[in-house]
Amino acid sequence: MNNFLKALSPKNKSKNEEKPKEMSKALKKALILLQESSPEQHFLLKDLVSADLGQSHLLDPFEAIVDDDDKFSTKLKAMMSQLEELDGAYPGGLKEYVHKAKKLLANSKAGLNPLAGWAPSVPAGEKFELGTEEYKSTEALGMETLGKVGFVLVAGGLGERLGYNGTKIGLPIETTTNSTYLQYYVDYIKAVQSKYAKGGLLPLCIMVSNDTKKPTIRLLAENNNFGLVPEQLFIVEQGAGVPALSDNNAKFATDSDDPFTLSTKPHGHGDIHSLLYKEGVISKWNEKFDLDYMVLFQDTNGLAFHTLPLMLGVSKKNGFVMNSLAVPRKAKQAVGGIAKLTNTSSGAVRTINVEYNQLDPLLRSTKKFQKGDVNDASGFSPFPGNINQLVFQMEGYSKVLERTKGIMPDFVNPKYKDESKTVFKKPTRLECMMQDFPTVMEGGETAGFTQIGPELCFSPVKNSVPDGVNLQAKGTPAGTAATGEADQYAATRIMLRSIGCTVEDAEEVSFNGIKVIPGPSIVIKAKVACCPGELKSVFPSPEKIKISSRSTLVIGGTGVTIESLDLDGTLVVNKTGKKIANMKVKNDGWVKVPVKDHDDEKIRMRGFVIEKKGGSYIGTDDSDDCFTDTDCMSGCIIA
Ligand code: UGB
Repeated sequence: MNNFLKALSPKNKSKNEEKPKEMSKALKKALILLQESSPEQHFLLKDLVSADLGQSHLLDPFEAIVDDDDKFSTKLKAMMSQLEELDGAYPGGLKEYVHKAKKLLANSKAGLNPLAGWAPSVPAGEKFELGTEEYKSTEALGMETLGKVGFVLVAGGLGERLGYNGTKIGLPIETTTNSTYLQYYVDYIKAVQSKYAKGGLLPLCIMVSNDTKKPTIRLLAENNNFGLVPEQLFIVEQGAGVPALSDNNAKFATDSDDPFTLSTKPHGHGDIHSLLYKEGVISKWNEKFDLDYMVLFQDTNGLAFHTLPLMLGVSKKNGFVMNSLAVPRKAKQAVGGIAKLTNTSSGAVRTINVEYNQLDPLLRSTKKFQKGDVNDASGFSPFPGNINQLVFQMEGYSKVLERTKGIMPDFVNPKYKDESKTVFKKPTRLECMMQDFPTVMEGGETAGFTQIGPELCFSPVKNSVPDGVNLQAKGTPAGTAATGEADQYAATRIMLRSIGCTVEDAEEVSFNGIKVIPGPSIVIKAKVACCPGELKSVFPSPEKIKISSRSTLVIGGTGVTIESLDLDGTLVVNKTGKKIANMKVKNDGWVKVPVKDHDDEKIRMRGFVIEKKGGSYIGTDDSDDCFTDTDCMSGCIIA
């Protein structure tokens, strides 16, 4: 028996395989070649081309090169390596992927409701307003455990909607200090570590994808890991994604420019849980670090951490294994709503994000919520908006992970071209989401939410300028670089006002059509104050603080206290331990000048540059130099 026939003998046949009806010349040749060079790839291909998995079309383009031995084997090798990688990356391999895809695509075609059998009700959680006693006491409770938190950044997304070619975490969070998102996140971790971790280290895990791996590693290397030591830095990789699917039979799509290469798509941020398990991150964290909680956060939400202690306080008070940060949501607003779902047959209960397009029909199907998703007396939907910042209690999370390997349910969302739902507008794929974790939790493992206004906790940068302009026209947050930056300053102004400082607001302006309140621009580094509860120690007499609408204030020196300040212009205080009292500052300040076009993509996408016309500077970054920039001292009066 020759090798090829041996390969097809019953002993070597995989369970579900049926012999292809008519084996093409290319397929025969491929199987024989692989039998010699890589038995694993041989069996993988045999499985894939079986009637069960239905991927024999992948060999069609090889027909044209079947007589060119060199080209044939080079192309085959490349395609099989890709298939092998995809097979290894998906839990259960490509066989499982195709089986799941066929089932989910059939359900989608039949219009089945994925939430059938689940009854919705209002979820358990806590709603807060900044400055209230409830906020302060819950935040104080959370601060007790702030030194025992592990950080997980999901940064595998491409940023297609943003239209930016580099890594999103390398973008400036604001252009007053030009700190990048990654720098900002790491600075926060280091600040919390030095203030609360009692000499211990707090770990950061970054999830990257094939698209973001290289630039992320480069960004870290170029900046010496922003001061993190290697023991506390973990990188997990989503890898090549999953095959794109071109029809309801889950046929793998190939690249439009290269029929020998499979087209792949990201599998979604839900991969984070299985990677934390598979790569042993959580077991290492449990072994090497003293952690009570872990926070998962998105790549470009610069307000991510203001409310972290508040969330920790809520998790602690309620014993939540999972706690989702949520914002008030208007009924029917296009944001996933957090709901409590009870299974009508098993009685199982989940507090989970329900996508907005599913929430209203689900509610209408019940007696209790016949009117669907409507605002309650508060003027908002009782189902708060999920913003995908999740706090997990380590012990509970680890148990669920051990039990489930962190595998999230997949979903599919094909956009059909025709009414019979047989043709897709473009290839689709299976995806999973990190907020679906409650689907694998069991009774006693509770999930809840912490709600606070978005102005304090949520302003991601996800959209291009034209898309942002359209969104603003509809009254929806633009989610652009300009609004992301403006919201940074706005959140700090809100926090300062909440403790009693007088801070004006500038008039609204427009950068490339995006409307923002540009200032005053206030940046308080995390090492100075990392949450509203720490601001009082920086401004012990807030009634003596006045900041005008055109001002810029940067506080970067550890232990700075500002007793009294009347600021009308720019003041940068980077001197460690500097105490400021009776200071009146008036200078030409830093001005945001609109730009229509610019060579630098990062500037182009926000539509302005900062012109430093004048300013007063106390110390360069944490050094003892005082007033290093004498040119800018004019007009600065120190009483
Ligand atoms: N991400 C990955 O790391 N890997 C991936 O494969 C995909 C994404 P998107 P999405 O902010 O309003 C989420 O694409 O998925 C990272 C919530 O699901 O920006 O459209 C990526 O790098 C939704 O409920 O968001 O929607 C980024 O850091 C709502 O909260 C993060 O995952 C929505 O965000 C989010 O990825 C929102």
